[in-house]
Amino acid sequence: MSQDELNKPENLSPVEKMKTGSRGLRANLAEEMSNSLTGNINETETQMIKFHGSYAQDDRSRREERERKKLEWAYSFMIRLRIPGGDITAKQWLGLQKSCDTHANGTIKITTRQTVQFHGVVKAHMKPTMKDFDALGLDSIAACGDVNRNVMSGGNPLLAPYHAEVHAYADKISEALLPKTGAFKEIWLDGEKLPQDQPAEEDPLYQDRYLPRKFKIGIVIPPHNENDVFSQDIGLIAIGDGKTFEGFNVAIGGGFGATHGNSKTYPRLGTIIGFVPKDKAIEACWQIAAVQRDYGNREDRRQARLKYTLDRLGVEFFKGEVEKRLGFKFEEARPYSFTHRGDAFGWLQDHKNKWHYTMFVETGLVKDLEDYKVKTALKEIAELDCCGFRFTGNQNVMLIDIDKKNKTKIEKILSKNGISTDKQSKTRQEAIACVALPTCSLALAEGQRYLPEFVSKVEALQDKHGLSDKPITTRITGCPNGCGRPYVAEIGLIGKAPGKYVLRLGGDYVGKRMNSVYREEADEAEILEILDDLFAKYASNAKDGESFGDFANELLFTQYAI
Ligand code: SRM
Ligand code: SF4
Repeated sequence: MSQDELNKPENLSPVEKMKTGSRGLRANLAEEMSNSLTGNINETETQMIKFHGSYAQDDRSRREERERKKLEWAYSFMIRLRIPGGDITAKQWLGLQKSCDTHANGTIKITTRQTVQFHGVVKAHMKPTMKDFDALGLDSIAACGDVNRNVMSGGNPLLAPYHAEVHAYADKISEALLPKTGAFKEIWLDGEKLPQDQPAEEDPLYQDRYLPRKFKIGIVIPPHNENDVFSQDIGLIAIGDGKTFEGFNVAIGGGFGATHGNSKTYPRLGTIIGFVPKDKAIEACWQIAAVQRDYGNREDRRQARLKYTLDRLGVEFFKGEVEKRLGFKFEEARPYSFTHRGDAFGWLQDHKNKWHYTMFVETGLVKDLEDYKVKTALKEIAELDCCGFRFTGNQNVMLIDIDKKNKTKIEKILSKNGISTDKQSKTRQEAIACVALPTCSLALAEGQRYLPEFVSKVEALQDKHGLSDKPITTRITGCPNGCGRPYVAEIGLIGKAPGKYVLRLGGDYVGKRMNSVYREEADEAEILEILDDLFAKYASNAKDGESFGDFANELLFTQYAI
């Protein structure tokens, strides 16, 4: 369909009409939230609340029981914070944990985009939770919805002397692309009400229609690709000469959401369109989002992400339109290379002699297991108030900027609570799963609840074939939307039905090549049988230093290709 035929007012999707009719994302959210007759909210407000960082959900495992008792489903809300670059203070962590214990299910969830979520917040607790965030200097504005989401940035301070300078861009970009509406303060923080006869606040980027779909920006510093830069709508690859930061290579149009059986939907890796000097980078992000705002598909939400706009109009056309608005051209992309994606677990010392500790948090769930007490350890460490907290895109947490004199105190707490990086295999440390059941309404199979058990079985196979020391990127999601970025895993499982997954193999180790479908549907036994056979071949035939993903790709998808 040509651009002229697209987005005629009569063909716009219902969500488009909800956005433009919402008076700056207000709709009837305040009224709906104060209706104590139901734990749920109406359809329009269900869409609007996303822009405020929250999803209306229900506990799917309790649906039958609730229906039997003639009760409405067990509705509650998930709230996702906006934490650009994943950084908060120890005091903020303590406040968040307290708020999660009081208003939510007590388990903070570190997400794949360097932020945290609360689950199970019932309606009456929504405002008090948002007020807690505000008192801590935090918010959930634009953590979800058709806007720029939490901006990611590589967390490892050892990557370059200019790490801090690059990392600060996450915050700057997030601020520059934040919606201008006062609805958040008005609804959640008892802020002044916009009089009914007044129009919503002007918003040069989002106007009254916002973006056609969610929009994501992530920064990485080579040689580390920890945020999967090619999965982002805008992926920024920091370029410097080793000492000085110069700017970013810009990749656009990454995105992973897809629907089983709908070939018009697909995961796509971002395309590098050039280099932008650092002083023009924020403006470039703003204009890329603005061009997507004007050209994106607003009729079919399954075709609305930037990746489809690019494939429909062509990368060169899109880039030209951005350059026209910027008034300058992107420079030729600069050389860079990636060597890894996983977090650097354990202790690191940076060039300023500060210490940093990366803690493994399986599937990002901050809870206490009998011999591995993440929740208690993080609370006790935060009480010392001698480090910052930085969430990683691999669902782990770094304790950052620690002086030598405090390192021993932290070590004692880690050891007392059983936290050690020697307890997990490299494959477990690098594994990711999405939330999926029971809260995600789109889940077709298990995600985070299944990953620990599945990884144990993969580890057993690795042991059997003498591959225990090899990290193999393993990612599971409960559906093809790809929240755990499984399309760039060496072993990717994508939920199709309870206990059944699409098995994808052959992604590379650094996230530059997507994996391919090896089985359209397989249960655990079939998947393990396939891996057993492949591990045997890998153990005896792999070239020196060859990753499992490269080996599997060559064997299964390339060797016999014509
Ligand atoms: Fe996601 C929808 C959880 C990262 C692609 N994602 C959802 C929802 C909100 C389900 C829904 O729409 O009702 C999930 C909430 C589950 C729950 O109960 O909490 C959900 N996504 C997550 C998180 C929490 C997974 C995790 O375990 O960490 C991640 C939160 C990130 C954040 O802090 O902002 C999360 N989601 C991602 C990523 C990875 C990334 O961004 O790096 C992707 C793939 C990249 C991309 O965007 O293409 C991703 N989520 C999706 C999609 C597919 C979008 C599409 O283009 O089709 C959906 C469905 C949708 O938007 O319609 C989705
Ligand atoms: Fe839910 Fe699917 Fe995302 Fe998993 S990948 S959290 S099942 S939307």
